Amino acid sequence: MVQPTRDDHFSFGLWTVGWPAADPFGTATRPWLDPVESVHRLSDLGAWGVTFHDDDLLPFGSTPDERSRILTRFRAALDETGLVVPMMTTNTFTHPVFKDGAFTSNDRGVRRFALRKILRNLDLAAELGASTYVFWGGREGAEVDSGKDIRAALDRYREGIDTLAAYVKEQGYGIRFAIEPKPNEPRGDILLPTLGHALAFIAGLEHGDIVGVNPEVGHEQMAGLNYSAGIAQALWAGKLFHLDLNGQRGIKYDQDLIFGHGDLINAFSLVDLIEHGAPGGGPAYDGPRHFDYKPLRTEDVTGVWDSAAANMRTYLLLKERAAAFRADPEVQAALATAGVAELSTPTLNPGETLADLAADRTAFEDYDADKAGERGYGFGKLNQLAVEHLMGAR
Ligand code: GLT
Ligand code: MN
Ligand code: MN
Ligand code: MN
Repeated sequence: MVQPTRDDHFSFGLWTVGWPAADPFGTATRPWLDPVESVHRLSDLGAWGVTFHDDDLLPFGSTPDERSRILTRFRAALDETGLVVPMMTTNTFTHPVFKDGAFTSNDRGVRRFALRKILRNLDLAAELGASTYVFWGGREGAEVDSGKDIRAALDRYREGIDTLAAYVKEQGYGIRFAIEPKPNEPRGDILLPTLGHALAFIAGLEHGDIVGVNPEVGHEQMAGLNYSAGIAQALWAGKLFHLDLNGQRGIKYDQDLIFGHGDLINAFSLVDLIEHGAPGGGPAYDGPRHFDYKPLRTEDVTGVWDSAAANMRTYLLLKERAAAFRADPEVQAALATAGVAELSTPTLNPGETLADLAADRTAFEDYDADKAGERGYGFGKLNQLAVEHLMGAR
């Protein structure tokens, strides 16, 4: 039951297991990992897909010959294992050219270079059959308020995304874009810092129909937000195109811990939501279960693969617990006491006008607000049932 299979649709970034663990205070603690080896190891562990930035596979500045040699080897590994490439993205943050951003650099030449780098990789994404293309704008931001015209930056961000989305449509690539929010790090403040900012930005795009979000657990939690509640809003908006699963412990630097190794109760409600939909009904999520974590810097190579397996195992265990939670008659009773399903009933009757409501004395004049105020919703009991299922106590 807790053995992952291809049907679970687990995917990993090459940059996750492949992170050599250099940080701002210390050099790498692990050797470079061959992407071909990652494909084989992930496949052996039961993963379904692998994702990557252009530069994770094809080092920045590779010649056309080098690119084709690397790609031939990589495709052979995909063919041998059956692993798919469901998502690709661009590195627009490592090279010094991007230090002030890509789409939103104050330097117009940098912005034009960034568009070309992304365009080239979009062609590769289409060739490899990726259906989602992620935009994580880690360098799109600032530290100095007067150094960045935020309104102009948002204009350029919109110009960039719309230009590329129009290209994808023209080419008939069938790729959808997913914007990944993050509040800060590496920039002091990043544009589109949360899922909500991203949804508002997408609503103003010309080609927003093919643009959604790729929220990451830790990034929302770095902003003090509730990840599973945010995911519910993205689902509600029809914009949950992809997600990045990991763990984070509170408002601090981006930890990229193993999934569940942070706020485990929120991870439980997340898995329950994306597997089963809302308790009152509503869509579940059928896209990749993508892990964007980093093996701890203290791990050796064995620890890298143990941690990759741990992400999938934790997800499957939570899925098992969530199914038991939903099936428990005591949980069903607690949900009824809490009135969870009642929220799906519209507040007005079918065809009822505001004048009808104003004439309805039972809604106001004769309504016993004090009595209604005495109601207990039993949310604490409901949460305790969730915690007990999570602990395997029920
Ligand atoms: C980078 C970032 C991640 C993003 C990746 C996609 S790159 O590692 O920290 O959260 O998902 O660009
Ligand atoms: Mn991420
Ligand atoms: Mn992160
Ligand atoms: Mn990261």
